[in-house]
Amino acid sequence: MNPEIINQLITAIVEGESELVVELTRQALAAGIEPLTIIDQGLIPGMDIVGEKFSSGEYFLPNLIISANGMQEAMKLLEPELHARQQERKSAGKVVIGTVHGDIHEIGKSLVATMLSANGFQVYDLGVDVPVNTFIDKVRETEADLLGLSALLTTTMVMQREIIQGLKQAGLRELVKVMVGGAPVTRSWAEEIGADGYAEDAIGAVAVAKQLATTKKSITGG
Ligand code: B1M
Repeated sequence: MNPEIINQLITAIVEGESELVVELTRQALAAGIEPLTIIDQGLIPGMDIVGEKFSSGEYFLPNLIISANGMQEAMKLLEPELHARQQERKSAGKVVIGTVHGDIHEIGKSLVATMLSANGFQVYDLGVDVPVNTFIDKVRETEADLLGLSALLTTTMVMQREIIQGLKQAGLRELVKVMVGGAPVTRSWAEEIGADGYAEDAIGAVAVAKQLATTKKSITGG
C-alpha cells in the first residue's frame, strides 16, 4: 500500500478538491490498493475531519457539500471495483434500504447498499428522506427479508422507531428483519427500539445482514 496516496486523499477530501479526490482514487486503484482500504483509510477519515471542522465552526455547510461531492465522485469509480471483487451470485436475500424521513445523508447508506449488493443481496435502494409508508409499502411489495434504515442525525433516529411501529401496525413486523445504522445509532438504541440488528459500518452491515437473512421467518410459514 502507498500511504502517501492515502494521506493525499484525506487532505484532498478535507480541502474539497473534488477533481483531485477522483484522480487520487484512480491512482490508488492503479497502485493496487483495495477499494475498501481507499474508503476506510482515505475517504471516511477525510469526511470525519470535515465533520469535526463543521462542529467546531471552522467549516460551514458548503464545505460539507463540496467534500461530500468529492467522495460521491470517487465512489462512482470504486463501486464497480467493489462488485468485481465479490463472486457470490446466488441471491443472499432481498433488502429494502434507505435513509429515514427528514435526513438527506446519502453516502453511508449508499455504501452499505453497494456492499450488500456486491455480496449477493438483491437491493431496493429507496434513496434519502424516505417517508415511513414508503418503506412499509416496499417491504410489502417485495416481500423483503431485510429492511435497512440509515439515520445520520440525532433528530432523525426516532424515525427508525416509527418505522418499526409502522411495520407492526401493518402486520409485517414478523415477516421482515430490521437492521439500523448511521453515525449516531448505537447497539443500545437498536435494542431499545426493537430492531433485529445493528452495524457500525458497511462491512459489519454485510455480516449482520447475512446472519439476519438466514434466521428470517418465512412469509408463508409465519
Ligand atoms: Co451533515 N451532519 N448535516 N451533511 N454531515 C453530520 C452527520 C454531523 C455529525 C456533522 C457534525 O456536526 N459533526 C452532524 C449531525 C449531528 C447529529 O445530529 N448527531 C450533521 C449536521 C448537523 C447536518 C445538518 C443539520 C447541517 C445544517 O444544515 N445545519 C444538515 C442536515 C440535513 C438533513 O439531513 N436534513 C446536514 C447536511 C449535510 C450535507 C447535505 C451537506 C452532507 C451530506 C451529503 C450527502 O450525503 N450527499 C453532510 C455531510 C457530508 C456530513 C458529514 C461531514 C459526513 C457524512 C458522511 O457522508 N460520512 C457528517 C460528519 C461525519 O459523519 N463525520 C455530517 C461518510 C459515510 C461513509 O459515513 O454516513 O457515517 P456514514 O456511514 C457509515 C456508518 O454510519 C454506517 O456505515 C457507513 C459506512 O461505514 N452506516 C450504516 C450508515 N448507514 C447505515 C445503515 C446500516 C448499517 C450501517 O444498516 C441499515
